[in-house]
Amino acid sequence: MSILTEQQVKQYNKEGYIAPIDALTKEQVLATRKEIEIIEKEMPNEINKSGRYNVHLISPKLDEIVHNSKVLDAVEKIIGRNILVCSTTLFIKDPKQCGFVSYHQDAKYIGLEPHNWVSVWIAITDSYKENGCMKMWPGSHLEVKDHDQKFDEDNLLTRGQTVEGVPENEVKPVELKAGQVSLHHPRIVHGSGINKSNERRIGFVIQSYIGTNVRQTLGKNGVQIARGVDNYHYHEVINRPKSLMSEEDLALRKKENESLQEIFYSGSEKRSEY
Ligand SMILES: O=C(O)CCC(=O)C(=O)O
Repeated sequence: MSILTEQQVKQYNKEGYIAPIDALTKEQVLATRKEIEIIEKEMPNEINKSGRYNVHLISPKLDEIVHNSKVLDAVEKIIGRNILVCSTTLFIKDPKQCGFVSYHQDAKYIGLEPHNWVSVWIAITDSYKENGCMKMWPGSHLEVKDHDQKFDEDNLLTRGQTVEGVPENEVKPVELKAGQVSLHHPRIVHGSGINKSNERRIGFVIQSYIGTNVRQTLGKNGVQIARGVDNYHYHEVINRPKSLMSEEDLALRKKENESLQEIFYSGSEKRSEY
């Protein structure tokens, strides 16, 4: 039986997201957190600010999650059988840190068309209101909205992309236990506040799983085949890591991150550090 019920798929179509879904075991979560913290220790700049992309390319534990069959079963219900992995992001908020994520729509700046894709946010620690869990504006995925660029050094987004006038009374927190996941639509307006707790909040988001019919309109993305077959061949297929932080994988990740920066800053006059 699929991990998602028909009711949940209906909810996704109506509201633009689904949560919580149980996906990983305690052991998987702990082993993944340990590996993330090893990478942080060995290479402090690798998971910091602009270094937080595509860590799955150097981490076998994150790679396992990206190719986890339970997660893929859920994704398949949304975008169909032929699934590619197109980049990931680690969103880490340390205790009492000022980092936040302004309200935005992923589809506005990621360049993936058509919108046959879905982002899966995986809780590596518990994620709740006090430590800055994601917040969703249900139903906002029905149209693309205008965004301002509001540079702020505490904003974890590359260009401070911001949708103004979000009705806070309609917004819903997405609270997850470690090992649970949420799925969100490319156009849903979402963001998150600062971590006011004494614990780290670690979220790993596959951003995104795309159908094989999806093109990158702003640049180039390497992809991995997660399930099914790719008859379109729009993207270069890249390797999965076999060991932690190998030279070869570090080089691949560097190349992929450079392409991603081009995509994120395409059309932007001013470059922020993030
Ligand atoms: O982790 C967060 O707080 C925000 C994540 C986000 O914006 C996303 O996954 O698209």
